[in-house]
Amino acid sequence: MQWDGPMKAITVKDTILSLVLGLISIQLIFLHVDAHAHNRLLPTGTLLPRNLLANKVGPCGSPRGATVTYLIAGQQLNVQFEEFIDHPGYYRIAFSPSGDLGFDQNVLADQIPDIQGGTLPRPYSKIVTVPNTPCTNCTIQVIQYMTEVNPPSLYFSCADVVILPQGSVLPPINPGPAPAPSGTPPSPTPGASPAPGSSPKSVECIP
Ligand SMILES: [Cu+2]
Repeated sequence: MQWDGPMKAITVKDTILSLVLGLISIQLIFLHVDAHAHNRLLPTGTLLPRNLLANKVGPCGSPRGATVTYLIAGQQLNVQFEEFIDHPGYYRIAFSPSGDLGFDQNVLADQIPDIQGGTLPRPYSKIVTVPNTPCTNCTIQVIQYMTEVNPPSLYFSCADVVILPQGSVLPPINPGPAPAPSGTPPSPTPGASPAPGSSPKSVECIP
């Protein structure tokens, strides 16, 4: 009788290895969920973002930084952001008069519809009216509401602003260093954090 022990052993080992690798792949697909942001305020837009990526932790994911955008009371402001991981849902733009407090009481635009499908990253822009009251410690916040789950899963982005009285002259350029990627989760591609102007890699996932 032919001895076929080693052949059987290899076959079983290969089968187990394939199963394990398959399970690891499935795990990776689901585990990267929320390990990275899904949208962000455009660093090249009209608002200088506090972070280069949105955060899971509200209201902004990190304390106020040194980078400030100057605005004029009552002006129209085009808030520019982009989604680079597609989720159904909507966006809300809100304002804090001071200290990252009071966003819910100062919503500037709500239920901005998410666009599904198509090319990523997907740019969004929404014109809002800047509040009439000058402030020095105020914030504009964008929330992405991802509605596959109930209550929706959220991503938070903020920009630190100063609102000058009407008739003021804006500084020629917005002072301050480029926003540091503090408090940002790892990007989908290890070691490749998105630079201003570039777009993070698109990855499909669930919220
Ligand atoms: Cu996701």
